[in-house]
Amino acid sequence: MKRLSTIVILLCSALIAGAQPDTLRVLAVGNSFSRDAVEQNLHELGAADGLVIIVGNMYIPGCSLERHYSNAVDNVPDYEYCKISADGRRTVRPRTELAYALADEPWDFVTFQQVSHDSGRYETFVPYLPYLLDFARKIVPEKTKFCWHQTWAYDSDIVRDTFVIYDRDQTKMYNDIAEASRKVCDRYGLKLIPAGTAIQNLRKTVFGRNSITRDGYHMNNTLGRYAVACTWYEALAGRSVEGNDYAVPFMYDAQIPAAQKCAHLAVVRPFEVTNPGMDNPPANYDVAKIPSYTLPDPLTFANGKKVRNARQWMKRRRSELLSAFETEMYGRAPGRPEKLHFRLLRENKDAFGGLAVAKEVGIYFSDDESQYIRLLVLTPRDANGPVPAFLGVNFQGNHAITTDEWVSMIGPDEYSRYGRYTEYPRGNNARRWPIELILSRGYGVATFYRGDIDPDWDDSFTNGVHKLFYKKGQSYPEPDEWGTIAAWAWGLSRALDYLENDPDVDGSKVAVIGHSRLGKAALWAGATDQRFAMVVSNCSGCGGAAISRRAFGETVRTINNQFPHWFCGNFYKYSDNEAALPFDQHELLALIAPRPLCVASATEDLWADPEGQKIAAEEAVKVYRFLGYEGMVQYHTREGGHDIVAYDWNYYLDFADQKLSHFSVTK
Ligand code: GTR
Repeated sequence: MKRLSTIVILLCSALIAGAQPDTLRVLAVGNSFSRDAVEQNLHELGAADGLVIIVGNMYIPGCSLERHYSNAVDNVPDYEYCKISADGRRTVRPRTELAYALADEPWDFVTFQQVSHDSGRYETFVPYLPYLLDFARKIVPEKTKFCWHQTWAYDSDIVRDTFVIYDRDQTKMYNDIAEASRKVCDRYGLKLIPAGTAIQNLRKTVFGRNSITRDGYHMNNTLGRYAVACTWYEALAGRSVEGNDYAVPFMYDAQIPAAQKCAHLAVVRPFEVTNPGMDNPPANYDVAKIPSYTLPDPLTFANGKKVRNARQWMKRRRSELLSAFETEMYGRAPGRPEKLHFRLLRENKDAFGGLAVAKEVGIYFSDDESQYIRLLVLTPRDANGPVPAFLGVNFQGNHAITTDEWVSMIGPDEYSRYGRYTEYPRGNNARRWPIELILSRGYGVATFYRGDIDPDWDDSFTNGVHKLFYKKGQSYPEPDEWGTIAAWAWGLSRALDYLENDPDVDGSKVAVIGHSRLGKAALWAGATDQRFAMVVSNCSGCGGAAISRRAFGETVRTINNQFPHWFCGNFYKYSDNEAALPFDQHELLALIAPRPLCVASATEDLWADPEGQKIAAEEAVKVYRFLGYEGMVQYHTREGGHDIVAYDWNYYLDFADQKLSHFSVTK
């Protein structure tokens, strides 16, 4: 009997424990860095693990310990107090005092931190931190444990004065932060949340290599914020975060275990960087190891029926294929914005030593002119009328494509709209843009910087054009909506919208051109916008002209790992799963038909799979032929590496001489 009642009691207490999950109460006294850490994901990580986490964040932008201290002394109601309650609801209470938040809940943990640029300088913590600890101790219950939020180092290429403290060196900044956090925890008996170490670990992986911040110092809304929350979770809940199955919206699945592992390793080894060994799998360059594959037939409908004639291709099959590429790979982009408008910003009728008429044109997408393309348009000065032209995005800024002093430099005022910008010297990329050659052959050149449309790192689409087109309440593209490559392509179409109105350019004879990632964008622009009269793909490789199923050199897995922002969310499911793709890249090339198309490789550019690009071009030719066109696809291979040089341009110019006139698109 005694035994039975013991079992009953045990059962009852188990039931009660089951009905009332553990609750953890965490208050951060911080700034935007604590906002990155706790205002999303932390509660959800707990929920996925049977733990209720009540979160508070006392937020003032850029707030230092010194300011927290004076706020405490004077009881200043300067904080925005964000609270996530037990049921996950988020409320924001403006004009709040520190004392209010400290008394608001029986907090298990209260965390402090220093403003990011001083977070590696222990000498700036005192005397403010000890005062704040005394102040808080008088308000919070005895059980409350005080913690130190170790913030993270900046991206190495940010332009910010305070970075000078660390000689603009990320490693130095991290080491100083780690050391200062060790000291402060030892001295004041604080519990450490090693977010800075977790981020540094993540930067050693392929997922973090290409930046995990949205502006060089704040975490991006996906991987960065998630990794920091994982660190908080493991440090405070005392449970391993590895294997937690909270599915962060819009995050690439493969990033989740990486963030968890980096957070876990940071909690285990909080003051040193641990390389979690999560690099891309080694690339295959062995022809014998190319998987056996069957290429989908562009001339067969998805339902298995054959395309019978050119009309069926142009009217039905082409759009079927285009929409598959759109929803599964590049993402749907908006059309031409209603409020699109242009402004001639500068003009020089005697530029480039008398060779060119040069213009800089602003292309604006709405009444808000803060986001715009600065299009550089160069046309031969001695032209008798509108000329055919090459249009392409550039990597480093318009000023980098030429040494000509007239072209505007990207200045510090503009850095803020890119979030982050690496300064490139004037003419740095001129090798790739043989302007004089192009002009002397009777063609114009138009180009803009990639960051004008979307800066090229995974900032969770906070910089760039995406946000201009969100529906109400939307904060991230849906899985079938445009990534960065589709955005660049969209920008190329907007530039064409302008060129159609430029008196010096024949808008019906514009060839869209791009190298590498910008070659991917040129191909997608050519596929989606049939006004482009010719398309040039130079070493565009994976996600461009190379056959995905060959998995030779760069693969879908490696490109998604390193550049999760390039394609749409649906494309993630084809990592290591190329056979499931409803298309392959020869069909992207076929979407250009029957317009002239150039595809080029370089012998040493194995990463971009020269053979795969050649096969794609050959396969696309079959569609051209089906439509009754011969000789419209040109393929060349250059000796050498991943680049575009005058040698390549000569091929494109020769082909344009022969073919571009063929495909005049009438206005
Ligand atoms: C590489 C990327 C390629 C290619 C290249 C580039 O890192 O893996 O897909 O686009 O960058 O744009 O130069």
